[in-house]
Amino acid sequence: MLFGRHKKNPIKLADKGAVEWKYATCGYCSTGCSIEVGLDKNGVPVASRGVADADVNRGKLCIKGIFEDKLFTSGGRGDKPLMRKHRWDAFKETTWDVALDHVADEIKRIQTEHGRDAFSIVSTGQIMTEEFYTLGKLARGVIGTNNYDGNTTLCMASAVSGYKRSFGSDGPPGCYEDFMHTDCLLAIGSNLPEQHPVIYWRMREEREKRHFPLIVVDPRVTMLAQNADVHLAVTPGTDVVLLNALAHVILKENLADMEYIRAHTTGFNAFAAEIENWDPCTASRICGIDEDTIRNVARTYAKARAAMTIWTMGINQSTHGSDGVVAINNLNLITGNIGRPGASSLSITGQCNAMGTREWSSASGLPGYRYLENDGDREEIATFWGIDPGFLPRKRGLFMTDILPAIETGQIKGLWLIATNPMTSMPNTLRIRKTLEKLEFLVVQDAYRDVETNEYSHVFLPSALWAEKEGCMTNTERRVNLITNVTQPPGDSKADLWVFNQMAKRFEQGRKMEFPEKAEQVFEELRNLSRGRMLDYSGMTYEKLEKHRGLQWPCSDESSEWAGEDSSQGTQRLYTDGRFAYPDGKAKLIPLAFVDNNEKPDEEYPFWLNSGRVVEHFHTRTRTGKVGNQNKFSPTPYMEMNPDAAARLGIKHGEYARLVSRRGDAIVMVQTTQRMAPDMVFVPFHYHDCVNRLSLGLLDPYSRQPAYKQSAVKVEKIADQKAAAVRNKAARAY
Ligand SMILES: Nc1nc2c(c(=O)[nH]1)N[C@H]1C(S)=C(S)[C@@H](COP(=O)(O)OP(=O)(O)OC[C@H]3O[C@@H](n4cnc5c(=O)[nH]c(N)nc54)[C@H](O)[C@@H]3O)O[C@H]1N2
Ligand SMILES: Nc1nc2c(c(=O)[nH]1)N[C@H]1C(S)=C(S)[C@@H](COP(=O)(O)OP(=O)(O)OC[C@H]3O[C@@H](n4cnc5c(=O)[nH]c(N)nc54)[C@H](O)[C@@H]3O)O[C@H]1N2
Ligand code: SF4
Ligand SMILES: [Mo]
Repeated sequence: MLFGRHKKNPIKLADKGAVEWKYATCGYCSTGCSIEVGLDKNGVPVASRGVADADVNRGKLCIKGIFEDKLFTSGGRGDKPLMRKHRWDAFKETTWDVALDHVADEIKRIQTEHGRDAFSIVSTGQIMTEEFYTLGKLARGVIGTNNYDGNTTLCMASAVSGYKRSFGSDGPPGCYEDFMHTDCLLAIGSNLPEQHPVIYWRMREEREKRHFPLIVVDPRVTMLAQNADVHLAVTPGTDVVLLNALAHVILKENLADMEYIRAHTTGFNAFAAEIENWDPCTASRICGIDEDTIRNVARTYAKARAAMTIWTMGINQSTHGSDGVVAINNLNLITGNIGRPGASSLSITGQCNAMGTREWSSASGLPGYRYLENDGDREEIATFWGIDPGFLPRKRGLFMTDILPAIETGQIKGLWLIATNPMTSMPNTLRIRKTLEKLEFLVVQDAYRDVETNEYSHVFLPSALWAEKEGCMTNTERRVNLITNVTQPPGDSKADLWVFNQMAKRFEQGRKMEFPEKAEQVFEELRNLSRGRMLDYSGMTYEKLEKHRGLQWPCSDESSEWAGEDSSQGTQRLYTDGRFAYPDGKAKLIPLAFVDNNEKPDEEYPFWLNSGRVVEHFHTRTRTGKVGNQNKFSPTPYMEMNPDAAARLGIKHGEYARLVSRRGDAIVMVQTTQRMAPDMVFVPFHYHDCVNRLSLGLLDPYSRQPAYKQSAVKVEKIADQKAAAVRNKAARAY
């Protein structure tokens, strides 16, 4: 007799009438799934599907990718450039020429009156690599402001800083295939099943075959933690202490790979001296994990033939974010777990092209992992662009999180925001509002005119998004993949590349330089600039990228110091020969002291405020809030709360409650769940006027990334539930 699914009818996909499929890479998260968009007989996008022969996703997509074609018809899009004199005036539609002339005039006015750096540019991790490169050329080579950065300071800055400190260069050394070879996986502050569902699926498939141990470090019982062999509910913000203690046990019990340490690292003695302080007993009092569990995890990790660590925002978004990354690298260096199959320090990146901006945008330096601080790099790029090297600054300017305070103090007068929504995504919304009010001139360049930050702009430039244009993006495993142009953008909106090129023409210096019109021509520049470097694109072409469903750099058409004998099909791992990017070829072991500097729960504000994401939404919901099949799962600002803690305050599941911090307050619906410890609440940050009204966002000293996940709140029961519902609805926006 047949039971269960055998009795059911086979799943049938609705025929949406697609007659042609066009190739792209998903434009949400950094997994980098290959996707095809189906067009009907009139050329209208009607469906999305995963690409079966793509190594990354092997036909799979998550809930965001499956509905990605719906973006082309989503509400709230911009279709005409908009202008107004004051931010309180109504917008008037205008032409591109008028809008761009006005922006250029205002940039020139502000720079003449207040100096070049008084005009600031902040971009994103969500446009094409060719656009990033062009924006960098415009910002550094034409406009010449040093206060140019990206929202990646909210996201990947700690990983970048930690990689540079340990290995001498940015660049995640591992790949997804490492899951096939690893014998132990440590996942710290990453909720893979929700945030990178397809990477999770790849990992899980391997784990079902070989059941290697999975150790999850997260103060919350996430879906990943539910699947783990060991879950370490670490005290927020103390991962460095836990990692130091793991190193302590490994050194004390002679489990370290001394041969690797001697051959490939420097700084061992100072490192070992600091580690001496972090015995499991001392550490457990700070990080909240008992001694025996620390010892057990250290032994499991060190004894595995190949062990790897992945991490995301639980590490990066902390006052010890950069140190946390260095601590992970230390652990992998002392156990010889870098550059071998299954052995890696793999930062899971965030936005679809967070890597592209790190590589090519010049936001933190110069293109292709070059540095402003290096005379040779400045000279080389200036010559390539045809400008005077003296025009380039000798060190990087402010990070995004320092640019906004510099507006408060009057140092910065004008701001151009490209594909980022700080009104919702930055900590302390009430302060951000006051900051934006102070700007003499704000330009918002976004695909959606209803993006909250537009409330404060003087000019709005409507952009094409995702496959309404073409170009490349780089994913977590250094894979560069292609997006072909599937359809036209709505109304008068234009690709960001076009906007940057038009802006360049409005400056004398820009008219003298080359600003190629087509993405593929820009890609040729990248190839030239990358040849022979670690970040080598020279073996890639658009045609090859589509054929291979993406290629991992270094990918060279000739062998070089970094590209092996034949890297024409890409390279899976970095540092396979134990040679790192520091001039002496060695990685650094760095001692990490711990300073406890977070805002912590106390009598008045007794709960930790944790924040993050859910699978169906992306960031500030400009996109996913408008796709019915995604928004329906969580249309309302809410928080996860422990049921006993809620009961003590007389709050029931499904009721509204008020969250209060030292910065502000927010009304959220309460979802009681044992995923949460009794002294913590978790609020997804997708909603405007919600968790970031409360968050503090202290900054990491190296990366300047905000500690979004550690601050203190109190929870108040609300008597008038009807009024609360109205306020909660107002925060929905859509
Ligand atoms: N569906 C969806 N996917 C996304 C995104 C999205 O918005 N929606 N955004 C993309 C982007 S840009 C990013 S950066 C990634 C983020 O991906 P993740 O970092 O995986 O997601 P988060 O939910 O921000 O945070 C992960 C976990 O960190 C934990 N955490 C909090 N404090 C600490 C701590 O002190 N120590 C440790 N060890 N853990 C802690 C939280 O409890 C949470 O479960 O996701 C990407 N993918
Ligand atoms: N409390 C809390 N806050 C957080 C976080 C957290 O975990 N907790 N996470 C932080 C992290 S990791 C990140 S990455 C940030 C994200 O913060 P933001 O970058 O501010 O948020 P997004 O909603 O991704 O904003 C991107 C904007 O770009 C637009 N856009 C999309 N594609 C294009 C395009 O091709 N061209 C143009 N011009 N516009 C486009 C979208 O419509 C959207 O308005 O939030 C941070 N904020
Ligand atoms: S896992 Fe990430 S890249 Fe893949 S379909 Fe989902 S959002 Fe897109
Ligand atoms: Mo991010």
